[in-house]
Amino acid sequence: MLMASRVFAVGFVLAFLAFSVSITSASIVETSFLVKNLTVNRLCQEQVIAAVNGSLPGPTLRVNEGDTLVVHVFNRSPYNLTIHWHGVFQRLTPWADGPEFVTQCPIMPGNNYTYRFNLTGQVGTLWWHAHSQWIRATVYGALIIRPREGQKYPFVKPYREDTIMLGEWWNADVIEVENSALATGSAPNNSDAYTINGWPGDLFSCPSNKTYRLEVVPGRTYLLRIINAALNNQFFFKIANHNMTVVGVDAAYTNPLLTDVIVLGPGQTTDVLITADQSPGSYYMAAHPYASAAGVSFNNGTTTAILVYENSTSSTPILPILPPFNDTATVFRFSSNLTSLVTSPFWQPVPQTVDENMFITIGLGLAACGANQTCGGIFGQRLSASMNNHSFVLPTGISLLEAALRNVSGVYTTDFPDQPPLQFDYTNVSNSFDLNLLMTPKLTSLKSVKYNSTVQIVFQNTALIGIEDHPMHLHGFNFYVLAQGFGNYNPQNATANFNLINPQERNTLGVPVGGWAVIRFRANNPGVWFMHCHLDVHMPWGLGTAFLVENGGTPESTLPQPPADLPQC
Ligand SMILES: *[C@@H]1O[C@H](CO)[C@@H](O)[C@H](O)[C@H]1NC(C)=O
Ligand SMILES: *[C@@H]1O[C@H](CO)[C@@H](O)[C@H](O)[C@H]1NC(C)=O
Ligand SMILES: *[C@@H]1O[C@H](CO)[C@@H](O)[C@H](O)[C@H]1NC(C)=O
Ligand SMILES: *[C@@H]1O[C@H](CO)[C@@H](O)[C@H](O)[C@H]1NC(C)=O
Ligand SMILES: *[C@@H]1O[C@H](CO)[C@@H](O)[C@H](O)[C@H]1NC(C)=O
Ligand SMILES: *[C@@H]1O[C@H](CO)[C@@H](O)[C@H](O)[C@H]1NC(C)=O
Ligand SMILES: *[C@@H]1O[C@H](CO)[C@@H](O)[C@H](O)[C@H]1NC(C)=O
Ligand SMILES: *[C@@H]1O[C@H](CO)[C@@H](O)[C@H](O)[C@H]1NC(C)=O
Ligand SMILES: *[C@@H]1O[C@H](CO)[C@@H](O)[C@H](O)[C@H]1NC(C)=O
Ligand SMILES: *[C@@H]1O[C@H](CO)[C@@H](O)[C@H](O)[C@H]1NC(C)=O
Ligand SMILES: *[C@@H]1O[C@H](CO)[C@@H](O)[C@H](O)[C@H]1NC(C)=O
Ligand SMILES: *[C@@H]1O[C@H](CO)[C@@H](O)[C@H](O)[C@H]1NC(C)=O
Ligand SMILES: [Cu+2]
Repeated sequence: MLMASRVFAVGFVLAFLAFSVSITSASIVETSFLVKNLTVNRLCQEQVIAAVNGSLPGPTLRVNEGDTLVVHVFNRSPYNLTIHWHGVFQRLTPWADGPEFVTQCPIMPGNNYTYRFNLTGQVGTLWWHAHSQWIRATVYGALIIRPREGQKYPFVKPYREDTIMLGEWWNADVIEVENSALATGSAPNNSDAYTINGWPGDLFSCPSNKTYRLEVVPGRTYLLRIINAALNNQFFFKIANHNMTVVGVDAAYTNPLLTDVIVLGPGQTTDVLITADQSPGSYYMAAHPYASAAGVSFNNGTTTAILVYENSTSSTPILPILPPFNDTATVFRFSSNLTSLVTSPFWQPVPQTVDENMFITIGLGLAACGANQTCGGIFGQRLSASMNNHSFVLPTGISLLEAALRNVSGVYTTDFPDQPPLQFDYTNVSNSFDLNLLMTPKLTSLKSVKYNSTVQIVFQNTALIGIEDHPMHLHGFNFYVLAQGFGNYNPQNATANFNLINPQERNTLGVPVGGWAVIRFRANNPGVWFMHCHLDVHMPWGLGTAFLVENGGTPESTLPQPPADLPQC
């Protein structure tokens, strides 16, 4: 009886999926996510997935800047679940950020949790995704923030907007794929396809049920919001015969950048303008991997969607030529040419002084296999990953944020180092298999910083096991990208070339393969903020840490109490 009325309540809420109450400037946008099993057909076979409100991708959330979002999440899936609002600042709402065991315990099957937060100070394209195990493979969707009433885009008003979500598809239960790899410490299976808005497209080996199509009117300009929601792949993305003008990344406006190709790591978004100025016809939009790690296997397929001119009769779409899978030069040209639009109302000047100076090595390594176990990593050990040779382990039984609030000891330490424990020739491949450098201790070690301090991080990729471009994501803050380059970081050469005027501002950055990047942010939000590689293969191996941002002594700088319905372990 109780269950029946609850189901009714869910259905009732779902009927009003996104109602919004218009008050003078800001609105409350309230919606429900019912997460449960869904049987879908992809690549000519049926697969049971966890999905939100019966769709893949899940629902697109649309808000205006300044709105409040209220999302009631009902977990009727068989898995523990949390939802993360990727790129949202979460000022004074750290309990809504979502990474499991960082800011909350998971919502267990049958339970629910309501995420409430404001979308203030950022406009553009973000997204939401599960942040528990690999469930985000199918539990994800777009989060679109438009300017508040009376404000405009700082570019030509597009005729229409559309969202292009790049994803990754397994003909398997992704949790089983993850768990079986973790059990032996080996690399997980590659996905079976890439997708655009949930569909592999015409080039994967199944007469596809559906390929996503976008119909355009000749002469019109469109805003495309492109999101990389894949688990383990960075992508090149092109549209045949159409240049793109980048106007925003990670919900921060950029100076316009004209390009025929864009590159996105998992977690990143890119807003582009395109004009339907070619001869009426149909054109593929296509994405395939940027595979930075030499010798590592990957699915070399191409996912497609179709841009079709209204009333066009042409049948075979034109396919763009994507860059080679290892075209690091194109990646670097694109990434290093992005700059911020400093006339944006949301632009904040770069802090010119640094309180916390960190140099962090990022890369792979090994962890001991364990007595009487058989492991599938190299040297019979487990594959691992680390930052400054600290391989991050999530707590169990309590979240880091709750442990911080309640002063629970024994959950984490705050000794994450500002320098690697050992200096070596980081990017020299002759060190790749040096067992004196490879073994990573498993720790739950955080970096504690004062409220409002400015933090600068040099990320330095290592060649341990192999060099690779890692898409580093910081929760709770945007950071400025001051510089990036290849080889070992050299402060004498790099500092003079820092862009302190209009650097790109983002929440996720691909650190150049076998290279480095320098970022800076102001820690003006108390809480615990995860920072990790957004490749889901590397995160459980330990490529992460978290910032513990202390209280600042005023009500606006104090960690609030958790909401009453915060899930407990
Ligand atoms: C959901 O799917 C999983 C995996 O296929 C299965 O084990 C579970 O029994 C299903 N649960 C329900 C309620 O159908
Ligand atoms: C959500 O779960 C709480 C228990 O945490 C329960 O009291 C509440 O009724 C649930 N809400 C709905 C709408 O099911
Ligand atoms: C969110 O916005 C609402 C409406 O403007 C405001 O009342 C509320 O205090 C804000 N919440 C936080 C945590 O800033
Ligand atoms: C996809 O195609 C398969 C095989 O042709 C079919 O069984 C299935 O119902 C189709 N699914 C959808 C969603 O169209
Ligand atoms: C794309 O831009 C390049 C560089 O400006 C230009 O040479 C090329 O003709 C453009 N292509 C199209 C299809 O507009
Ligand atoms: C993809 O890999 C397969 C198997 O290794 C190979 O036969 C094929 O030529 C590759 N395709 C591309 C586009 O590289
Ligand atoms: C497409 O055809 C419809 C119906 O004939 C017409 O109304 C519309 O203007 C046409 N659009 C273009 C771009 O020609
Ligand atoms: C990229 O791959 C091609 C073909 O596999 C290879 O010939 C070339 O050396 C590679 N380039 C780099 C920079 O690794
Ligand atoms: C930026 O783009 C221009 C034009 O494509 C190119 O010539 C230049 O090399 C790029 N800058 C970098 C650092 O790659
Ligand atoms: C490992 O195997 C040996 C021999 O079978 C046994 O004595 C020992 O207790 C096992 N150790 C663990 C940790 O299971
Ligand atoms: C944070 O630091 C900046 C720069 O020193 C200062 O302008 C601002 O007032 C500080 N904010 C708070 C809340 O202390
Ligand atoms: C689900 O979460 C609960 C509460 O934290 C935990 O006890 C349990 O082990 C988790 N289950 C799995 C399969 O991770
Ligand atoms: Cu990584």
